[in-house]
Amino acid sequence: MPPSPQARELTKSKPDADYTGKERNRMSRIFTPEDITHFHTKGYYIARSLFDAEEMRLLIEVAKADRDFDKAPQLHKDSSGMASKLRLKNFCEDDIYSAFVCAKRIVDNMELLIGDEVYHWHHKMMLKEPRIGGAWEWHQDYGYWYMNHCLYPDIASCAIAVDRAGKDNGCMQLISGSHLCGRIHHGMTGEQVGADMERVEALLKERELVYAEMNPGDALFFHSNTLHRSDQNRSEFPRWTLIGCYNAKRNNPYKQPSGHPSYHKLNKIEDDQVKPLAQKYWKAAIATAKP
Ligand SMILES: O=C(O)CCC(=O)C(=O)O
Repeated sequence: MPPSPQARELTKSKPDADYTGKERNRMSRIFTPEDITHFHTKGYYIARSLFDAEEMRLLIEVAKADRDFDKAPQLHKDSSGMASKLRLKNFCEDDIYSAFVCAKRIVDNMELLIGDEVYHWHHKMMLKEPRIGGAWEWHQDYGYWYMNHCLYPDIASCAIAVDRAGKDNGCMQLISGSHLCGRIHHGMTGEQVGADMERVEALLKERELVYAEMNPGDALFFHSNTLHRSDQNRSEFPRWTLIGCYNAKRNNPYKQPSGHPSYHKLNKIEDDQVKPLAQKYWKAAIATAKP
């Protein structure tokens, strides 16, 4: 997303920040200019194998053993009453989910895409259970986040495929280039807030519909104005996803309470620390797991 004039000023005044070229060489998995152009023209970019198989094994095993997730999931119901289970956190915690969403290989790249320092807006672990996992209606995330007093759509998300995401188990679908439309009107669709379907249908006639099919460890970066949805999970396979969302420092909500955090420094996790941290949390989780 092109930085606002205000952001360009901020960027100029902070030459050593991580989103400048100077720091790029230190990143372990830096996006290429082509990757960044893909994001800006299509509103998304899929980074394949951003996390390795061992990192993903640790994450999925901890998630499955997570009693808190079992005890108190939030339910995101679709119009037929089928639901995705979620646990959404506005702040990072001392846990495996935060270690992943704060990894430099996500956050440094987010800063390149957004063109500013970013901070943690929220993250959520989501499960679409086999056969009963619910759908998500067409929406833009900024359709919601506009209501959280952010003046600009300078927010983006990274959805990590924790296990395989395919058409069969309700992977994410996106309308390529739809972020270029700006914010579309949203209203209630069943229990969900959804985008104006007349516009969505018009866009679908001229833009590509993309199924974000991913293997564990792949990560989908998408703009907050990119229209997206997903189908119910009618398959035999669960679909776990960890989604981190990041706001530009320059886009701090203009008033509080906004329902979301104001700017605060994101403590990035070095890429080579993700696995040792995941192992630490895995040991703790498995020791207290259900029999
Ligand atoms: O992962 C999905 O199926 C949809 C999630 C989504 O649309 C969202 O978190 O905004």
